[in-house]
Amino acid sequence: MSTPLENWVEESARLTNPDHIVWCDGSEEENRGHINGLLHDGILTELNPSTYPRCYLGRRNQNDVARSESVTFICTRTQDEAGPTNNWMSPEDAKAKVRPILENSMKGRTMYVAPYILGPENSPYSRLGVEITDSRYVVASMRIMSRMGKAALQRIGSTDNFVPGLHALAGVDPERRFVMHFPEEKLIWSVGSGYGGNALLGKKCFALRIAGWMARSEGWMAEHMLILGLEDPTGKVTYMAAAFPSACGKTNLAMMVSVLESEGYRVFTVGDDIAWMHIANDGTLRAINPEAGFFGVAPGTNMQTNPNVMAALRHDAIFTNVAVSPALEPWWEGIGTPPPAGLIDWKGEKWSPDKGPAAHPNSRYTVPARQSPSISPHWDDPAGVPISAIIFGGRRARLAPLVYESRDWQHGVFVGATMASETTAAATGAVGVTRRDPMAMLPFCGYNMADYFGHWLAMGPKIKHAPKIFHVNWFRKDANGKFLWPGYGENVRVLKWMLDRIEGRAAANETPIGLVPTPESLTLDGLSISRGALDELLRVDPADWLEESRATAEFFAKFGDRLPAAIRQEQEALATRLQRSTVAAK
Ligand code: GTP
Ligand code: SPV
Ligand code: MN
Repeated sequence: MSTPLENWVEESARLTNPDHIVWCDGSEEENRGHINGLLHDGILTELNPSTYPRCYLGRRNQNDVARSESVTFICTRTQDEAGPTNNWMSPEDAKAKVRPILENSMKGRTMYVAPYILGPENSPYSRLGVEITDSRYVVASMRIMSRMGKAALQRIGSTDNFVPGLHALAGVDPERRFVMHFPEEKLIWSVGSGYGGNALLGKKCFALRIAGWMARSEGWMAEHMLILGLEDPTGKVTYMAAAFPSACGKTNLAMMVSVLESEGYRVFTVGDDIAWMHIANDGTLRAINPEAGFFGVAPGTNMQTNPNVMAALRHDAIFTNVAVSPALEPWWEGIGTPPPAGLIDWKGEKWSPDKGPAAHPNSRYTVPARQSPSISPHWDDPAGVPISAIIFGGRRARLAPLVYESRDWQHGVFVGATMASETTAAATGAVGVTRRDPMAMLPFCGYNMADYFGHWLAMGPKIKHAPKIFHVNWFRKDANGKFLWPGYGENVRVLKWMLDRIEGRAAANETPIGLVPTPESLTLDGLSISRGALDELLRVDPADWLEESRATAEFFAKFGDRLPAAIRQEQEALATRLQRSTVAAK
């Protein structure tokens, strides 16, 4: 008798017709084989073995350097189930479209079967997946990003308790590129891309889109959130989860070196991109990081902004689309050193300043989480960590204050649902365009977003010790286009204010959008910031917010009757408060 996994592998092989099938055990030795094969095929090159031991550089096709949202589909029986914010295709049409691309796509190639665990190995919250791929770069990356190999295979055994994901490079042709999700049968098909979130199927495809679907029906949450622990001077650690859109600061916040370390405030990293949160028996919301590595944005990363990851990256890491020096060391814009002479850019060409950025703006590193000096002793804890604060945020050059607190869970859900952010290089398309991105999940919600809001609303009352919900904005700019807030390690000042709010120690002013710190309640010692800049950072302009509230109302209208009544009520209540204060201001 063959197992469900064997059957699916066989079925996939019949379709893609590989010359060989290799089952991955995740071992050191096997990985060496993949790396050697990738070096031999010129897909990876080795970096300086004395300064960056076992580090490699991969250059992706120039048409394949970011997530492709326009060809990412949620394939449910009805379009309503996918909702107005997702691309939709019926499962039949999606399969009819992709099957011919998969057919014989692995002819002359090897098919790798990579079983993996999302979450700590023995956690009741963990889930199992298997990725079939013809890319060894994907296998080597999945080995860093998830617990890939033998233990996963053992846990799957003869059960059908795993999420299958079939991935084929299929010539890396943007015209034949699709990332298809079939949440009703918990299946993923991805063709035509070898890049990050399109190809590492355990990440966005499973851990957010498919897991989100599971989470809704099973009563938990799968979110695009970092998880961090903030230690206070007494040694107590308070855990927080934060949802910012792609390339908006999750990795940097999760790994920060606190500027208040001498006062006893320190930050530990549990996760940098995805949080799975369950209601535990003790009435807390417990978060695990389903991932085992960081797939982080390289540009802007340096010894000042993120010394922890800079240390982690000195061995056993894969760099993608960064530039490389003649000494075979990685380089990117904002690394903190001038571009070395003879720099080779991400395309593999000799770089000169007139050629634009040497590293692709979405160039990334892939590195095991355990290599970070900031890693929390609980990051691999099967029980997860109890979350006391949920933080939403995005890039808003104007409008949103540095931080504000929601009044209660329902209002907090509304704050998340009304998030917007300027687009970044993490996805293909225009950069710097403000778009609605509820809970930073616009590209990652595997079902109708109105129902997702409903799920959030329903979760709160079930959590006895529900987290407080905040909103932050590190990206507010002054009239000259300069960031008003220094960001990075200085962000701990905002985390400390949240902690003080949780403990009932810090003051706040009521505004129409929520509770904003009084200037005195922020710990600003050692920071040189003008009173004018601080006032601007904390300013809530009712007229601007009224305009914003019209934009959110328009966005919510897309969902019609499916929008939860509580969201509509919050929307109306906010508009009323704003109208009142605009009148008062006149
Ligand atoms: P994904 O991995 O795409 O989901 O992104 P992320 O949210 O983890 O983003 P990341 O932390 O990698 O930050 C992306 C970019 O924002 C980098 O270029 C950072 O340098 C920049 N950035 C991060 N934190 C801050 C901050 O506090 N202030 C400013 N001004 N920039 C920041
Ligand atoms: C993101 O775009 O939010 C990422 C990178 O974290 S990717 O895995 O490519 O989606
Ligand atoms: Mn992300």
